[in-house]
Amino acid sequence: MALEQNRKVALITGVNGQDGSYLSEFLLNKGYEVHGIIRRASSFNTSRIDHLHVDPYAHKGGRFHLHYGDMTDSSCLVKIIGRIKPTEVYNLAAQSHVKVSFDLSEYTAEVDAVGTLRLLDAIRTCGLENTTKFYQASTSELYGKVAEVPQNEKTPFYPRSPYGEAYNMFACNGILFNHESPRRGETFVTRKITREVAKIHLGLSQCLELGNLDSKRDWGHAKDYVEAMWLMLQQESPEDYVIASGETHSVREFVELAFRHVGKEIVWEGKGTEEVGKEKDTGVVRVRINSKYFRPTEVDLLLGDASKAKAKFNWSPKVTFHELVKDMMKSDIELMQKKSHGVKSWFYNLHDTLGIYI
Ligand code: NDP
Ligand code: GDR
Repeated sequence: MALEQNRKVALITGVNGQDGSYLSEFLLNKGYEVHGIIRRASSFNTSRIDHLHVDPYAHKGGRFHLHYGDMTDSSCLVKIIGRIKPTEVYNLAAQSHVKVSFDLSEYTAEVDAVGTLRLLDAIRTCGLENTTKFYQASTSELYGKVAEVPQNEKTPFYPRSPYGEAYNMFACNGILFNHESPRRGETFVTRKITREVAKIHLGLSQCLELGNLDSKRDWGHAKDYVEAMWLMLQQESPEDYVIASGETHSVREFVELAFRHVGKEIVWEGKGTEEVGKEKDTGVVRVRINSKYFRPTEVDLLLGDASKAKAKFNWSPKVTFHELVKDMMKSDIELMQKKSHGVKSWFYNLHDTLGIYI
């Protein structure tokens, strides 16, 4: 019985995403057995988590296990949960790209909203609703165009889960503001910038194309944020928490800082879609605006107030905005150096030239 009570078994959906990979590392270090759900793909999709297996090539060994599944398939969720009986479930799976959600709205709702419902139902179907703690990756996007700045847990439109109230489940929403890292998906703005600036620095590219430079985000480091996810589930009672850095910066500032990292000063000229960012010393255009990267509706400003998380479990971010940009730049310069020496560079340059980025 005592053994049963001390079980530490986590199930992570979205395990091969940015946050899933950092959270897996964090929980393995805490002694958990970690199970992750991945989707079958036509090419390798586990590069962020391969190192967590004792035998990375065979994907086995140790306390880390992967299961094929999908948030659109209830029966697989029931089977996996019934088999592993997790003590904590972290739901990180999502179609997480905001621009893509406008194009694939029905699919996004199916995975992000109904998928969450399926997972909660699977926990109940397996009779684990009173023992398994549930973490939901919620988002600062929910605040939308609010007038209140900074946004905290009391800011209107934050979600309320009927599962927490009706079934007495330990279910928390982590209302996380943007968090980035060298493992961030390549189509999010920060990673798009650091990859491209690294390539410009190495002479592999000339210019970076972006959309709205003036939107402001509260950016933190993913490594810090996954610790907050775990801390939420270790509290006496389930509550929702804002996790944020408490600073806001524009996309423009991010660009300037990334270029500064490689010794280039950017000056801006022109207006609207005609605006360009030029290298101060040479006048060479390094940033252009392309209207295809603008969204049908934009969240102009996000700034979070994480004082509740600080007060309740002493969480605050360790990595500053400058350190975040530096970490991402350093990593992408190394990555691009490796790629430019390998056969893959041809493919990557073609991929970028074709404008597959969003
Ligand atoms: P990523 O986009 O890096 O990861 C998303 C994960 O979800 C991937 O593992 C992806 O798998 C998986 N996934 C997508 N669709 C499905 C599906 N139908 N079934 C199973 N798995 C699926 O996101 P992050 O790691 O950055 O974010 C984690 C969560 O936190 C997401 O829910 C995101 O919306 C949310 N969030 C993120 C913020 C951020 O700034 N990073 C801020 C606030 C919230 P695959 O590789 O196969 O596509
Ligand atoms: P966001 O992140 O929409 O905040 O969603 P993203 O990095 O995509 O955009 C941030 C801001 O940058 C502007 N932008 C561009 N964005 C992209 N992707 N590409 C561009 O070329 C570009 N140019 C300017 C955007 O308009 C936007 O204002 C992220 C995701 O992780 C969500 O899942 C999560 O819910 C929120 O953060 C909180």
